[in-house]
Amino acid sequence: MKQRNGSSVTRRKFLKTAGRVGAVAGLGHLIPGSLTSAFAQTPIPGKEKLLVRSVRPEDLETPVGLFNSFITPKDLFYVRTHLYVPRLEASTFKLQVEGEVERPLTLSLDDLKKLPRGSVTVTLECAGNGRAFFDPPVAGIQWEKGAVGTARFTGARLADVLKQAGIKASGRYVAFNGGDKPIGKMPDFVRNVPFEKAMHTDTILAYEMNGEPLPVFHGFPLRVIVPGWEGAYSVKWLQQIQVIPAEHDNFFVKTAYRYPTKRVAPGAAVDAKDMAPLTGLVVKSMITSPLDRATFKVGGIPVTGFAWAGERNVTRVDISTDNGASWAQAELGRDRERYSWRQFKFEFKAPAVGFYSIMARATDDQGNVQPIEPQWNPSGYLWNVIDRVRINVEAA
Ligand SMILES: Nc1nc2c(c(=O)[nH]1)N[C@H]1C(S)=C(S)[C@@H](COP(=O)(O)O)O[C@H]1N2
Ligand SMILES: [Mo]
Repeated sequence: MKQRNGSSVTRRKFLKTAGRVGAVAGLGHLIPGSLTSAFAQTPIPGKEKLLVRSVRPEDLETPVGLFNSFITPKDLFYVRTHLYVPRLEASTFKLQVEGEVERPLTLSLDDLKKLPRGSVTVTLECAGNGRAFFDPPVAGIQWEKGAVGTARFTGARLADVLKQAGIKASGRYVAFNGGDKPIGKMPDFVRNVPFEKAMHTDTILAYEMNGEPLPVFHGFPLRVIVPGWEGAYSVKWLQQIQVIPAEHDNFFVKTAYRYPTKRVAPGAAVDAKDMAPLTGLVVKSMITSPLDRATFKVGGIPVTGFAWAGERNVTRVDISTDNGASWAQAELGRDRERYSWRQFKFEFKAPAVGFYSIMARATDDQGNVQPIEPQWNPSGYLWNVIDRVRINVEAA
């Protein structure tokens, strides 16, 4: 067998590939997304284990079974890009700060690194994570469970930079413009936050992720981190900060990332006046083990996963193994940071052979609980239905 570059495919490699295809043929409906990963090559070196939702612009999702640490390693961290990824140089990089300020600034990366360092450990989640589960289906990247991850971001505080520029009384919002390039007629990627969120000490201009310079696909050399809010606020390849008197009129502010202000029927069209910008994430859990449709022997089955709630804290996770008839509290992991998920653990003592649903339901510190029914919305945002995997238990 000759490949186009002339090298021959070894028998071992061929069998491995064939095995994977065979496994997919048998399991494709059980591990959604596995087809794409088996046949499409990663567009990002190092991210070979991720599911490819779009080759270009690059959208990659983490397979749930690979989440097993509090901090998500960079090679497993999901990627969401709307436009072409810019390759920026650290040495020539400039950040412009302008608009309703006393002193417009042009800052180099070194200028930013001279400011006091701040770090935040943040669970970043795409607003569209879980979109694939809505019925009727909605257009957009068909994320399943893995457009989420937790990283420690380090950088300068946005408030320090804004204070240096001096905000005029007319400044109400702070807009972020990334250096990525629009494709065809697509609009530029601009987002804004209300002044109060911009001035919060935990909102940072990050140049490091998990102790290393930001990887290119996560915004090298600079991104803003807006902790606890849906991922799109955390603008990558940040080049311009604009203090503005009212919401920006960019498409990604005025049209996208909006959610109905009242509950709507599945499939209904919603008037623009009945939509408001998304802000924080909602309480949610994800079972990372067992995998859906796994098989076990009668006995103890460890159940693990993560739960998060944006700006709020997860206070408990309950597990049901009897179709929701009864619930028992899972043990929460010790690792916990203000805006991060918490790991949960539970031992399911499978009493007999059979087929079981294992469900996880998180509660946050304001008493918000994951719902049983999804709240359908036109863009498929904020999916947070009680998570579920189903397993087979066989005789020991
Ligand atoms: N400049 C720019 N920033 C961006 C985006 C983008 O397309 N361009 N995508 C946003 C969205 S929708 C999400 S969910 C997060 C994803 O961050 P990650 O790719 O580092 O996981 O980045 C946000 N920041
Ligand atoms: Mo997103």
